[in-house]
Amino acid sequence: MELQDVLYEKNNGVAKITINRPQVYNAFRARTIEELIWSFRDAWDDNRIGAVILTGAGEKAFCTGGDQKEKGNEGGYDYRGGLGGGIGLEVENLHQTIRNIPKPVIAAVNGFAIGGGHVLHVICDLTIASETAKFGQSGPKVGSYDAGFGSAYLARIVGEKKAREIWYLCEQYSAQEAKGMGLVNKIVPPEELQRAAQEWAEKIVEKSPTAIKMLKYSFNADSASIQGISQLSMSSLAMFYNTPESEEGKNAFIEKRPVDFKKFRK
Ligand code: S0N
Repeated sequence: MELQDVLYEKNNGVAKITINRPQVYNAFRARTIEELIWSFRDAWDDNRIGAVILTGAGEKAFCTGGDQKEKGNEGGYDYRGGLGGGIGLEVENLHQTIRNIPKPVIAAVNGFAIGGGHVLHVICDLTIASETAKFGQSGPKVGSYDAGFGSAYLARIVGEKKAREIWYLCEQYSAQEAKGMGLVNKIVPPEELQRAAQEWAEKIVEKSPTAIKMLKYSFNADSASIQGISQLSMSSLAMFYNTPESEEGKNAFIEKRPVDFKKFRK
């Protein structure tokens, strides 16, 4: 596959996948998701690879979720079909791929991990953050939500109360705060982030691949039922995107104006 939105490299048994859309803070469009899935599948199939790093290009952002400027007037994103409940992005397929690849995935969070970008790092096996990283959900501000892994699995990590706070208030949290919640494994200075992720990945590559695979699947098994919740969530999101309420959230972000959801409170 010809990659436009993603950089993909392999080094010492480690595959590194970089979302490369820094002009939109590494927000993803349909093509980005397809390229991410392709890269994860390649790393899955390559027996020389024992761990994967997911990161973002530049210093500003890891990923800020769906590209709001690529959302059409019919509500959804720019691709119609495949897995994903019809929202126009194969996000659900990407989430499954990150969870099911039998190799640990390390998120190297170099800046904003917001919205659907935050969900990506939540789903990864481990997270290493730069001291400057910022974490948070923003769906209710822009008329969107991920009520699958983005909420239910997040709650397993940070606890019910904190997960509800994260989604209901849409605040941003520092790397230190995220580590305190159990959302981040390790914090390093920005210039050391990629090396730190590579070092951890190489430590994993030295281990028994079968033991690591079975451990990952064992950890996954306990939260596997969230897959069904995710299907319901994405399918309902496809319907919600076609409403004036969701459109108001998207349009306010694009037009850089305060959002007005008051008229939908009836
Ligand atoms: C990251 C934020 C907080 C940074 O704010 P700051 O520092 O004030 O910079 P900005 O000027 O806002 O941004 C810099 C430039 O980058 C563009 N940009 C940033 N994020 C996006 C984006 N997501 N889409 C398109 N462009 C983006 C800005 O427009 C700006 O460019 P210029 O200067 O040219 O205008 C701030 O940027 C922010 O809040 N971003 C939006 C984050 C967001 O709302 N993401 C989507 C959130 N959605 C959800 O949470 C839904 C749940 C979900 O997980 C999901 C599930 C399935 C499918 C899709 C999604 C999904 O994520 O949508």
